[in-house]
Amino acid sequence: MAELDNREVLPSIFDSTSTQPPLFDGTTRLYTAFTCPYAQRAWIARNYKGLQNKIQLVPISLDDKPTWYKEVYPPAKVPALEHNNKVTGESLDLLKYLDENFEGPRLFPDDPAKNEFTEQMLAYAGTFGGAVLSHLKGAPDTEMIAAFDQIEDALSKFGDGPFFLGQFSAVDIAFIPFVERFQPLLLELKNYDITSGRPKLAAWIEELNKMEAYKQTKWDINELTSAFKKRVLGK
Ligand SMILES: N[C@@H](CCC(=O)N[C@@H](CS)C(=O)NCC(=O)O)C(=O)O
Repeated sequence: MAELDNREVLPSIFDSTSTQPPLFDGTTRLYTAFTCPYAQRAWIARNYKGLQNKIQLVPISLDDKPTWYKEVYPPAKVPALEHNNKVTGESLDLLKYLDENFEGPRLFPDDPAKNEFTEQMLAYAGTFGGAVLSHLKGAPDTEMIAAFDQIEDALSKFGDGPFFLGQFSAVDIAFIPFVERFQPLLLELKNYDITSGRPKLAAWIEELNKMEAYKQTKWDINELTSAFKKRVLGK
């Protein structure tokens, strides 16, 4: 089981019985939850930039949240990053923050056309998720299908690699945690295969699954889909 041997040893989950790690002691901490797709974005970015030794993970139990977490980050959501005596959240903002404030391979492109496309795709991520979610909750499939078709088109925009911008970037990070969950959920609940007739999407998922930075953040898929069904679909 070579894959398991490479797995980062993850800290225990902090719940309502756990002592708060000392705030603003100079340690950089990523408050996260292993099953949260938004938090997974920041986790992938941390790994890709090689910041495993610089950014400590603090996994929070979402079902039994420590009361002190609200003092750390008042919206009490994950992800949040403690760095330089402040705590900031919002996963897409954190991708930019990590890129601007830490070393490692860049997540945002310099090329103006790619940069503009990045902004468009990051702005689209919420709409994409919303379209799929609505269908999972019972809306007709039209918008969900259009949303995946838009992803397939977007993956054809720059022809120099399997990723949205050719090279791996913040755009891949923004979408993959959601696609990872939607793919099995749509198959199970709607008998819909997102990769059928979408070769670019299929290749994109395959390439991402070869990346250590992402693989390290993958959680048991049954646990993810059960958590999603319970929290989002109320099933
Ligand atoms: N817009 C936020 C959304 C973060 C979010 O909703 N996280 C969820 C978990 S997936 C959360 O912390 N919810 C609060 C709770 O469950 O108590 C982001 O992009 O970071």
